[in-house]
Amino acid sequence: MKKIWWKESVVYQVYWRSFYDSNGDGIGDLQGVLEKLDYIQKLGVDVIWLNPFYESPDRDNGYDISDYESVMEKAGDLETFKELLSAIHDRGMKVIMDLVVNHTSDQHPWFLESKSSKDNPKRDWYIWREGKEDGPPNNWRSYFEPSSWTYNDTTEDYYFHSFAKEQPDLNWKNDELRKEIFRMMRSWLDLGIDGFRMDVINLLAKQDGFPDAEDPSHISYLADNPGIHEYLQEMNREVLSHYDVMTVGEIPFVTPETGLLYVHEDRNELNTLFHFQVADEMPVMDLKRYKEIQESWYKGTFEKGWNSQFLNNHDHTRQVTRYGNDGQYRVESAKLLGIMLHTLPGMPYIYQGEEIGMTGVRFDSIEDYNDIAMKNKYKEEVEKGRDPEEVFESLLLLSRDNSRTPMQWNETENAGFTSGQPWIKVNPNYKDINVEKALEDPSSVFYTYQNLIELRKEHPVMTYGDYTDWSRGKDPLYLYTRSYEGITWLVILNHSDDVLDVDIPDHYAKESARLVIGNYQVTIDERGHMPEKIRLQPHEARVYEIKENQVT
Ligand code: ISL
Ligand code: CA
Repeated sequence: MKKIWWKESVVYQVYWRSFYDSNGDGIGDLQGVLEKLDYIQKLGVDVIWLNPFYESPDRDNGYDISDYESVMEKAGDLETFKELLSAIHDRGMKVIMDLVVNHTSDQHPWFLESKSSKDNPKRDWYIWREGKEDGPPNNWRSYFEPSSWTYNDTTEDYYFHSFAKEQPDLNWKNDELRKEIFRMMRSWLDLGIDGFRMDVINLLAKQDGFPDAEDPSHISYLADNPGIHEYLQEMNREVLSHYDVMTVGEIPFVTPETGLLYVHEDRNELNTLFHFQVADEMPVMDLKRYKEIQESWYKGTFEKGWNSQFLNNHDHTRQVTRYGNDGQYRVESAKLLGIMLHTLPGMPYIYQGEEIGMTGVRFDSIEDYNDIAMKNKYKEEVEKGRDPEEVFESLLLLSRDNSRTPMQWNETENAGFTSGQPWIKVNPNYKDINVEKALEDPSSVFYTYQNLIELRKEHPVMTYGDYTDWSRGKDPLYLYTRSYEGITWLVILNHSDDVLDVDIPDHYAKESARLVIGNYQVTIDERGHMPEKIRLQPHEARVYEIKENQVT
């Protein structure tokens, strides 16, 4: 297996509009990220992923771009970005940008031209089809709308959008379009950025002929269509292969088999990926299934590709709320999830605030929410005649705004995020959960994350170790090993609110061992040997190191 810098990296995702507001307009900004770099550096991460800050009408919080080569005013300006980029590099960290090239904003000049007439030179940069029987060309829905087609009066036909109607899909069949995207990518790479996170990059190719779907509610027809790998191999040939950069594809709907095709090191497409088998299959933790998914992705991608480990991001509810315990055992649970993600195979991603155990939120009404996905779904369901209160309740757990509330810096007003009116309400629990408190408390979640990141730098077993699950069928116990060059790490997790007695696998019991990290005060027997049985407290996590040359 090839060793390379990005495989050994931990990535910190900065959703800048919720990170820190430097100028009091209520919205986070790039200058705010610059002012908080000491904090990010203290955590010890290697790479910072910045969500999109290109010019945008902001219908989907920057994922609807109207100019790929300028910075949206809310975020700041190109000079500030360049200052941030060099400050990040000066601190020995790298930065990856968000590449959103499946679609643009409907306000992008390219689209305004394309929709203006059927013979406009940019007409074919987007996807247009005649309607059928006074309706859209087919029965597909989109991520954010009941139909993935919107009628355009001027040309009396429909344009295609995988997301909101304000996000028309680009036509990657068009050679000129692809050339323009590659040129744009090079202009950002020539500034010195260290790579891209690629938004829904497996949606670029569309199904030929746009046939009706058997069941339009399963929108996987948007992804993995013939031609996608040729586009990515061309992108690699024309752009990526000329730079020492890292790429991570956001690739919904894939399995390990189809996912590997995007990240196999011999295919010259992308380096790593985010899959969504966990997020799409389990609204809350299903540990049995989680273990199966981890095993299949390890077997499917570890040798020849590379996977990511995450349980939340700007689209997915904060993990301690969704997959852990954000009440009585919030701190222990947040630490357990961190220890798990950083000891499983693949690159760990930390979503801002996860490192201090920030939780999901519950606002009183739909007016308190910003997320276009949630608001469109609410409108769609209420228009079907469903009870608004019931619809609202049904959308709360998975609303993307759960993870978009402002970063909680301290217990002053608005959690120290802004001196103005925050663009979205702050989570009311900020007085208890904030950075200032975390840094003052040696037993905070923050220091567990800082420790995990330090350990990765010293222990290649975390990056390159193999993976064996010893706990099939033993939920809520999750017990696995990572082994590399004579070192084995034994990871023992109690995913429950109850005490759990654990039998250590015979292979490791009584071997000399040392506790590497845990989330409760633990003593290990004075002889430094692995006990045969241990009792775990609720949400307790322990990692032991066993030197195999002493394993009999
Ligand atoms: O549906 C998901 C996984 O299967 C979600 O993670 C997510 O909506 C989807 O993966 C697309 O997300 C990305 O593209 C969207 C944007 O709204 C999201 O914020 C972005 O992460 C459209 O650009
Ligand atoms: Ca601001």
